[in-house]
Amino acid sequence: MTSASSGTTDVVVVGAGFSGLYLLHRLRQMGLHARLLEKGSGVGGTWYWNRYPGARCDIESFDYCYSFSDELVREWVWSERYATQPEILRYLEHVADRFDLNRLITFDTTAEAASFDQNAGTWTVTTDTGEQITARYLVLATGNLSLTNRPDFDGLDSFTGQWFHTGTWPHEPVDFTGQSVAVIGTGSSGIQSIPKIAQQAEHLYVLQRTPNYSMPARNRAVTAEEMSSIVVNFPSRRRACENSDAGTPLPPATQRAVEVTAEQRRAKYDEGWERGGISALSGAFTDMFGDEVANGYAQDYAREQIRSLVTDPQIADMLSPSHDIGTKRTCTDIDYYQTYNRDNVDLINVRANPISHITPTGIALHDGVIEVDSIVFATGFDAITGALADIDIRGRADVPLSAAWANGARAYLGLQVVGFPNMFLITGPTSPSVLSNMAISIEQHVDWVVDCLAYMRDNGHATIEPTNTAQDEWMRHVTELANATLYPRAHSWYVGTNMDGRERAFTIYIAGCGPYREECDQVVADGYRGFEFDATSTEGTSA
Ligand code: NA7
Repeated sequence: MTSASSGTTDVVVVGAGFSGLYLLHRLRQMGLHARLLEKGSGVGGTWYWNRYPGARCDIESFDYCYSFSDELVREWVWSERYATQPEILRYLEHVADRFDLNRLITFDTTAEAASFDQNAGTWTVTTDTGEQITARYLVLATGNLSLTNRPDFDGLDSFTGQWFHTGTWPHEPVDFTGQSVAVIGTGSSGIQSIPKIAQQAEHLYVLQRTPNYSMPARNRAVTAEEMSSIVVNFPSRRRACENSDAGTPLPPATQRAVEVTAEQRRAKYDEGWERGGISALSGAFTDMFGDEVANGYAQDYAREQIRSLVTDPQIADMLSPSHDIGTKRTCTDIDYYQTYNRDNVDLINVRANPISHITPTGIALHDGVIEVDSIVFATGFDAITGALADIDIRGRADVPLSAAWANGARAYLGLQVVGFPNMFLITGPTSPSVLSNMAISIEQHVDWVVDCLAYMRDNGHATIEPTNTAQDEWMRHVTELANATLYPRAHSWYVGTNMDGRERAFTIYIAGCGPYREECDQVVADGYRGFEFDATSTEGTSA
């Protein structure tokens, strides 16, 4: 075993979010040394950075957590149905303390580059602090929504007020009292923060390019009785999540929207709307994502709800989306639509009246200027591949990952990429990733990777890499599944078109967590079908 402080180790992990923390725990249990590099000053990943007002999870708290420790499940008490960012961050900090993980993490350190030495069969990771760490394995636990996207508006440097991005929110409280504030963007971060900012600011301008569907969260406190019952039933609830499509315990829909009567459809939608949550409408029928007529029924229902919640019919129209529901991330909210009934909130359509530039005191639109004290960019992320592309990763023959992915991300099972031996992705492209409960997908991926490393150790394998054939077949399978749905049609971060100049590519495994888990398990049962092992290079680090 090499020493963790010597510049060599067994595994370098990048990112101390949900994935990185569990990885450290499992790797240590297996007897491997690991170093984790984290850009932030603390653990938490997404929940460390996204401190904007109103930030909370859109998966129920008791499902958006780890299951690996019975003690942890028993001792952590969730206070709300949908946990807030501070509560989830406290949970992850607790996990890091409880399992003594912090001392394996180097904070305030960015992995800038990683290159594979073909002869030694090792990765060398270079950090922004000038350190070079060599390891047999590299695991990228960098998250799907980590690298922020901030449109490059002219004049921002001249702005004399304050500006923020929801994805890199300050740690100290931000007080908008008495201020005129502009929020740009109406995705999930905008929809969560707008009601909160409206309550505090003197005036709020919402600059909307595309309206989005949002379901009522129906958030509430979790009672002590409910929490006890959840703990008792946790194992079966978790199995239900693991075998489901989205990683949640909701029973799957059984009927097609196009086969039932209008009254039956309405009853189902009413039931979902009353229950609330991200799948309020999408969980109602089986044909939601495969049939535009079925999707259209749910859209009509959602638009009707918006009209009933927003007093001004013109504003309700502006807030009514027209894309296939769910093909762009559906949001959940607390009083989002009702916020537009406030006197201090103005909705501006920046598709019809685009942002021209930022002035020292406001935002110049094509038609008119709005004077503001603060600007909030709720403009999202370079999603799915952004954080990976941000590291100069070079595999065999010094080929950059950016070159391997020049025509879109390619991976086998979302876990490994041809040409990049011993490099693993956690919830990478072509896995269920952002279309699933990340806590479920993360635990599955971490378990798969760590079990794979154990298998390699037990069998004397030095490197693992997918075959071209396996990766090509997997890509075909993922694409075929997606093309049978409405998903690839939308303009959204799911297909990368939220980034200027990005080719449309849908790289999410659509068949769900359960079928995906079976695929991964079957690959292992078939002797790691589609992967090649190499036993020839054994120098470098030792395990
Ligand atoms: P999203 O969902 O990507 O939303 C970003 C929003 O910002 C969206 O409404 C965009 O409009 C808008 N946007 C982006 N660029 C511009 C410009 N240049 N001008 C005006 N408006 C713009 O990011 P979120 O942070 O809200 O959510 C990301 C995920 O994080 C979320 O789904 C959860 O899973 C957690 P557009 O729709 O592109 O017209």
